Amino acid sequence: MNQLHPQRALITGITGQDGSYLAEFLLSKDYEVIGLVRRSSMVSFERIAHLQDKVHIVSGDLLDEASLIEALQKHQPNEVYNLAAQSFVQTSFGQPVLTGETTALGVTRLLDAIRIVDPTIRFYQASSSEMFGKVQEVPQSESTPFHPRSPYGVAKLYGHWITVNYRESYNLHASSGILFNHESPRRGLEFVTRKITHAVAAIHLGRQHDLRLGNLDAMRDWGFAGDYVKAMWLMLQQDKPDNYVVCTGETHSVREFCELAFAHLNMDYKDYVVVDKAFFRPAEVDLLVGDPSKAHKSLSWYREVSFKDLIAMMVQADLELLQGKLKSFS
Ligand code: NAP
Ligand code: G4F
Repeated sequence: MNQLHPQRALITGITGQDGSYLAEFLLSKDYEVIGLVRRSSMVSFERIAHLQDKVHIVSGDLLDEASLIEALQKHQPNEVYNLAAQSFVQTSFGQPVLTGETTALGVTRLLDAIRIVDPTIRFYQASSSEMFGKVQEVPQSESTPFHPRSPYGVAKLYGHWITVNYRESYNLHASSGILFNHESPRRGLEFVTRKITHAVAAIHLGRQHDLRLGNLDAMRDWGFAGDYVKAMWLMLQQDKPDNYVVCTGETHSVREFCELAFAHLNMDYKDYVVVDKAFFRPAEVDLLVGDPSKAHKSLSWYREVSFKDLIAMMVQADLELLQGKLKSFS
């Protein structure tokens, strides 16, 4: 693409963690970036406040297909990244139908809108390692059978297969990125990593006394969100659409995350962490660890931030946030 025909990407979920990093990354590659944002009584542009004069915002909702068709007709993107979802596993147990409407059927609405408006648009679906759930092999790769353990995982599995189905049925360039957990200072406060790093900073400053958590033995393959959005883009630059696992290949427990996060500010997690049954899930995903060889080989994608550096980055950012030194996410 040249100056006269710049690449144009539409991102659903641009106000989320990944949406903000992907928007930054695509802008650095001279894309025109359009962000689909749903209506709410208060705008939640905190993560993209620093990008507001650089991205176009269009109103739309994954629950409403007409709004998706209109957004595509108006902005004519070459690439669509579907990052929008009800993405919190715990909430999916309490709101399984809403989760299915957004995280599962929302994908069909968007794929159908693409099929109707312009089937040459390249499409990225944000699939998840939660689809592996009760894992059938270790490590998990593109060929590992799925066994989701939450309404969220089930909804993501639908989203994955409908992406494959539209690829096979209508020849869409539709890729599914099976991403393992990825975190950052922009992670929502309800997810365990950010809950821990924020609490570490608050306890250090004397503003919080303890940290109540659920299952400390769960194991996750955690990476840095800023690294993972590059893999999304790389998938859409390939000649053919495909499925890719994106992960670090390392696994660590929630307990180990706590240990390192508290140690970063010279504290012992055992003095502050309280196990609380309220944070246990009806069905747990005990162990996730991915095999990144296909992403390495086919996309030349490698993670850059280590587990230790990720924790240090998040604790430091939360400390600065609570001290009022961090004015924006840029
Ligand atoms: P996130 O921070 O929770 O962001 C979710 C985004 O979806 C927000 O922008 C939210 O908008 C939007 N959204 C929710 N419902 C919507 C609807 N009905 N219509 C339009 N937009 C809607 O999630 P994330 O961590 O960035 O993750 C991005 C995607 O990757 C999600 O699909 C998630 O399930 C998937 N994923 C994430 C991980 C991970 O470890 N982060 C791993 C695998 C897959 P509001 O701001 O209005 O709420
Ligand atoms: O941080 P979490 O809530 O992330 P989870 O459930 O792994 O899901 C995240 O990663 C998925 C990819 O695998 C994404 F698709 C999904 O959208 C989301 O981004 O929980 C991680 C682990 C769980 O085993 C949970 O039981 O931490 C355990 N945990 C222990 N105490 C806790 C807590 N989780 C949360 N959120 N809060 C706790 O107090």
